[in-house]
Amino acid sequence: GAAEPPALLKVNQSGYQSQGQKLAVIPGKNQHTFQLVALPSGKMVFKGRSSEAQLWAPAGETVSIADFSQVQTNGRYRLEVAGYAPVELQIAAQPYAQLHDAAIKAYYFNRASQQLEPAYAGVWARPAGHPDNQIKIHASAASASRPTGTVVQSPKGWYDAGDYNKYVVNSGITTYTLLDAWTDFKDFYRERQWTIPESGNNMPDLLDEVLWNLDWLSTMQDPADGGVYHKLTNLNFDGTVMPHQAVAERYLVQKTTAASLNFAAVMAKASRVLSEFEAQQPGKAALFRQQAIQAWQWASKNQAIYYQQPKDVSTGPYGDQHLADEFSWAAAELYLLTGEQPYLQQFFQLAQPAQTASWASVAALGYFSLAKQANQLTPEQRQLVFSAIAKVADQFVAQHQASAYKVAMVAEDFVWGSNAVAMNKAILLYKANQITPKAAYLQAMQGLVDYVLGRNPLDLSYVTGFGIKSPQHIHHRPSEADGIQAPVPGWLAGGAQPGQQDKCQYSSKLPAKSYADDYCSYASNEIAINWNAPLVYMLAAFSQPIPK
Ligand code: 9MR
Repeated sequence: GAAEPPALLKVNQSGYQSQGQKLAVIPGKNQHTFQLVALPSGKMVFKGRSSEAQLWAPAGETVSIADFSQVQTNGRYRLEVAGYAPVELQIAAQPYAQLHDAAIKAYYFNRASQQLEPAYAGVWARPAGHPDNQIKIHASAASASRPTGTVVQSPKGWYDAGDYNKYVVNSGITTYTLLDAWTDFKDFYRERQWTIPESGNNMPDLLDEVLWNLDWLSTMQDPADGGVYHKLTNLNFDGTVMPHQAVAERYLVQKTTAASLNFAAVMAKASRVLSEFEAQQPGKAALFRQQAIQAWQWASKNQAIYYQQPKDVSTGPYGDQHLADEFSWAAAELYLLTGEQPYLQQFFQLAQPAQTASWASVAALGYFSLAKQANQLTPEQRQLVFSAIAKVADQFVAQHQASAYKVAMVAEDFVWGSNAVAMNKAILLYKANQITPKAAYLQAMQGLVDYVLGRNPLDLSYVTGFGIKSPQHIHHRPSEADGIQAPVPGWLAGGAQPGQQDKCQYSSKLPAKSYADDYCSYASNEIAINWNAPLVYMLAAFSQPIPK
């Protein structure tokens, strides 16, 4: 048979922070001597020996680790190991700042109801799609005040993913995570701009972008009773066309408890954030506050209205029948919004464990918000919140340390959107480090960021447009239909997972290798707003001093 191509040295293709941990993975069963050579001088600056080789089960790969954390001088380098192709890398004070801007700019590219002008979108400029000003109430959502077929307006917002629909629960966690990035990194975002139409107005670009979606979310509540529709959608997914060519009729589908609680939590958080911007956004904090409370009240009266996909609808379900975490998250946010004790009591009564956040599992988000406002808790409550976060963070540290790759990803983490699992785990570690700074938290966090940016079994920087090798054929209708060769930049591909539900051609079934850079692969190569958000958060976290 043909000779195996030589294995590649695996590095973070976007680079390493001057002060941080710097690891490369050397595939193979042997320990190796490695050296780091400064460029362009060619001067050797560091020589070391890799760790003992170990198996990383999710990839079925035996590897050793080259640790060059001691090198802290910014610049370009070449990593050399005898028998392997050398690889170039950079060490910089802010290696991820440009990448950050692209990852948040991706949301602008997915805006509904707006033309993308060349001044902001470059070669990816396109006509506006989906005005969403004539949306029909679907039979599943009919009420006395809004019977089936009632026409309502629900413009703006971001397309969810590679498809053009807008789903409340997924939009909610996305919006929360971006608002949380604002809360945690205000100094960074007060300065940072990335050329969107609103740049240079009197709001931070981050909040302008988030407002594009909040204005849409706000329309997803039935003003008559406070219930929130689960999604705004076509009946079926569109073909591979540009947004303005996707003109199928759209509907508001079924009010659900999950959507109402998610909406309540996000609107409560948004109201708190916007109360600092009353002059720029008059009345918005008050509106969102009132909407949050009404959504909570609807959910309290309708505690188990689960999403049930109507027979004539086949788009993403985002169905969830376990809502104690949604209740606890919303309770935490409503307490922080109103200061009313019963909400906080409910949060603690529900006693949901903090876990890696996802659209379906949101308990951690309530802990994050409460930990940030620890002054509004009693010492005992504070302890409960802090230890719930630390407990999970410590598990991630153990996973990091035990893994041959020095990446806190275990087999169960390779689900649909595994790269976002990595980023949401990293956020939890960051939160733990905010509470009690520990080098081990930062190392595990860096390991996860390294993983999505190239230190992985596929040698792939999973963000479009960045790194030595990055996805070219994401499952993203505009990227496929626009006639531009390069995909829209800044999107994090969903990532490896062994489900292969799309039935595309994959070259491996191993959890960390089951990925296909093919438009057909919606199960491994789609992009989604809820996957980019924790990436944005982490890249912002790494673009400024981290508590030590
Ligand atoms: O992220 C979602 C994942 O957790 C589910 O397993 C999967 C199948 O239901 O759906 C994913 O979300 C998709 C949504 O349903 C429709 N828009 C694209 C989303 C990303 O693939």
